[in-house]
Amino acid sequence: MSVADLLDVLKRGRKVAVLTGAGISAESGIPTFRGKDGLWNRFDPAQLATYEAFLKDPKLVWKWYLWRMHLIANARPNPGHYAVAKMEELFPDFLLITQNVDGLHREAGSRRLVELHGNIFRGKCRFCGKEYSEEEFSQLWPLAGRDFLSSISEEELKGQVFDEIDRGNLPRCLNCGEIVGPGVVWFGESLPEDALSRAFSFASSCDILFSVGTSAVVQPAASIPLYAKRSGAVIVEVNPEETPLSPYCDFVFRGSASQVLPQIVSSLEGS
Ligand code: BJW
Ligand code: ZN
Repeated sequence: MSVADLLDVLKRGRKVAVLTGAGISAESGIPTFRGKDGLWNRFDPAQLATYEAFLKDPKLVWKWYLWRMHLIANARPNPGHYAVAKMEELFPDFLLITQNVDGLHREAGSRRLVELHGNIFRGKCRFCGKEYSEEEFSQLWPLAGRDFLSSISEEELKGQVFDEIDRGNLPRCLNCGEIVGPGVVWFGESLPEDALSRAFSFASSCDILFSVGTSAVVQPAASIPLYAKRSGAVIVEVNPEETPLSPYCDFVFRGSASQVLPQIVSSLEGS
C-alpha cells in the first residue's frame, strides 16, 4: 500500500482524526515509554507515574518530571508535528487526539486538538482538584517554568535545582496547601472528561483515522481507533513497529512519522 493508494481515500475523506503517541516526538529527542530505548525500560512506572508514588516520595517524582520537562523545554517540533498541523488546514473537519504531554503539537501550530493525558507544564492538586495553567504554575513554582528550564544545563538541573527540592522546595497548592503535582494523567487516574468525550464522539463519526507513533496498549486511548473502525472509518497506522492495532488497519506505513507524514501531506497538496 503506497501513499498514492491512500491518496484516493484521502481525497474522498472530509472528517479526519489523528491519534498520536510518543513516537511522533521521538525525533525531537524526547524518549518514548516502551521499546528498547523507552523510559519504562529504565524507570518503574509504578514508582513514578502513579498517585501512590507521589504520596510516598513527591521529591523523587518531581525530580523525574523536572528532568523530562527540561528535555522537553529544549526540544523543538519535527516535520511530523508540522505535517499534522498542515493536515488541520487541508481537511474541513479535523481533530488531533494526542496522548503526548509535551505540547509540541501546539508549538507546531495545531489548534484543533485534545490532550488526553494532560500537559507536563501544567499543575494539578490531586488533594482538592485545583488545576493550574502553565502560566499559573510557573508563577507558583518558577523552577518548573519552561523559560527557566530551557535556560539551565542538565548539570545545573541535577545540581542546584535538585538540591533545592531536597531542601523541601516543592509547589504548595494555593487552595489547600498540599503539594501540587504535574498536570498529567497517571496510571489509575481518570482522563479529563471533556477531552475523552470529544475524542470518542469525533472518532465515532470520522471517515479516516491515523494512528501515529503509539504502541496502542494504554487504555482508554488504545480503544479510539477500534471505535472508529467499528463506525466505518478507514484506519491508517504510521509506526516503524507492529502494534496490537496493526491487524485492524487498512493502510500501514512502517516508517518514522517525520518521514511518512510529510510525504502524505505533500502528495495531498499536489493532488
Ligand atoms: C515511532 C517512532 C517514530 C518510535 N515515528 N513511531 C489491564 C488491562 C487494560 C487496562 C488496564 C489494565 N490495568 C490497568 C489498566 C488501565 C491503564 C492501562 O491502560 N494500562 C495498560 C498499560 C495495561 N490505564 C490507565 O490507568 C488510564 N486511566 C484509566 O484507565 O482510568 C480508568 C481506571 C481507573 C482505575 C483503574 C482502572 C481504570 C490512564 C493512563 C495514563 C497513561 N499515562 C502515561 C504517563 C503520562 C504522564 C507522563 O508523561 O509521565 O501516558 S503512561 C505513557 O503511555 C504515557 C503515554 O501517553 C502512554 C501511551 O504511550 P505511547 O504514546 O503509545 O508511547 P509508547 O512508548 O508506548 O509507544 C511509542 C510508539 O512509537 C512505539 O510503537 C514505537 O514503535 C513508535 N515509534 N519512533 C513513529 N520516529
Ligand atoms: Zn489543593
